[in-house]
This record gives sequence, structure tokens and C-alpha cells, in this order.
Amino acid sequence: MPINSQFHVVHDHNKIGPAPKLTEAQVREILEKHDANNDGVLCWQELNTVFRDLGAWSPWFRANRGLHYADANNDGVINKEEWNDLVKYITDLGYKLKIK
Ligand SMILES: [Ca+2]
Ligand SMILES: [Ca+2]
Repeated sequence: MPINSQFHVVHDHNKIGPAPKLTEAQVREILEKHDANNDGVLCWQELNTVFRDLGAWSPWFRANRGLHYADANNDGVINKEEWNDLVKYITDLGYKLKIK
């Protein structure tokens, strides 16, 4: 028996399958959970924890980009009007659901 076919059997046996990508609704839920001080807006620190929990390689970098992308009035926080742009930004990045 070739070594390769044996390897494939083992590999398939342990396969978990691809994790589904986060939907907009799920991203929205995650953002709401990360409004740590419940003031209805997301500041940079809160965004940083969002991306950290999503498993981003550089949460601070993503927080900067996300803020830059969605902060239309440049006040440094994401309010409810800007929320949709942030949701779109994060959804487009294609993060996957984490397997717990
Ligand atoms: Ca907040
Ligand atoms: Ca803003």
C-alpha cells in the first residue's frame, strides 16, 4: 500500500471541515458584545478587542483601518450611523467562526 493513501485516510479522519465565514448579523452581534462601557459607540480600544477576539494578526492595525474606514465624522468613535460601514468592513475581511 502506498504511504500516501494511508496518510490521506488519517488526514480525512481528523478533518474538521472549513469553518463558515461570519455573516453580517454575526459581526453585528460581536460588535454589540464588545461595547464594553455600553455607551452605544465603539472606541479604538473596544475595536481592538473585537479584532483580537476575531483572531486578527494585528488587532491594533485592523482597529486603525476599521476606524479610518467607518468613522465618517472623524470623532474617533463608531456611532450607530457608522456601525453599518464597520460591519461591512469586518464582514468583507472574511473572518471565520472560531471553533470552541
Ligand atoms: Ca463603547
Ligand atoms: Ca464617528
